[in-house]
Amino acid sequence: MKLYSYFRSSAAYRVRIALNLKGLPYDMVPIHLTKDGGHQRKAEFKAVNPQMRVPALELSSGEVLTQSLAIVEYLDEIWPEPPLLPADALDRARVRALAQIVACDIHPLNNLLPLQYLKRTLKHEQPEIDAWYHHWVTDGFTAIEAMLGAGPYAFGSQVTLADVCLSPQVYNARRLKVPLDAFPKIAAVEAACLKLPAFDKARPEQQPDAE
Ligand SMILES: N[C@@H](CCC(=O)N[C@@H](CS)C(=O)NCC(=O)O)C(=O)O
Repeated sequence: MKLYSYFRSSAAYRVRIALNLKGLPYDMVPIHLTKDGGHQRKAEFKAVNPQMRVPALELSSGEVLTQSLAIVEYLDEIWPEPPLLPADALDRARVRALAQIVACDIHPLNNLLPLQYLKRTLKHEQPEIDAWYHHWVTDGFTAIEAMLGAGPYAFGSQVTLADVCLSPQVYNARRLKVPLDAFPKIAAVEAACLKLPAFDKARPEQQPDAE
């Protein structure tokens, strides 16, 4: 398999974690999202993913999958061990709810494209953009903090899709200097995850395209 990735992309980070948890080998194709106006906008990559975003996963059959949650759930269905979603339907809904706070409510507002739009098109100043970023992370993390149980992971003693989404978002929040003191459970979940080689190996700093 071939993973089109960017070291700092938290959506690509989710897929790297899932591939590592499943023990699936893959080749990395780095797509630089900011150099020369963004390599994701080049015709070669647009042919891979018409949405011009990472991640994209090319399977050994040549099929290309996009959207990190769709990719992670596909991997989980085809390679069920270790499972990233619980067997019980109610538990699955709870895990997906945590994952979707990150993937649907925080990340789309704070991703590179909306931040660039705020700056370049709407002409907001950097402090306003930082305030926007901090606001939406804090909003989502406040809900997640209240929903987390005893740990060590986001949904109990097994790593799930919720951890796959949460850890990369915490990395991003730290990078953008969002105060995290109000979120001790989230910090503990992140610390537990980063002790696992699958998460550690997926960290942005460990990627071949890291800067
Ligand atoms: N919902 C998508 C989000 C993918 C996404 O927006 N990726 C960002 C990087 S995290 C990207 O490629 N942005 C392209 C750009 O900034 O032009 C997913 O989960 O895969």
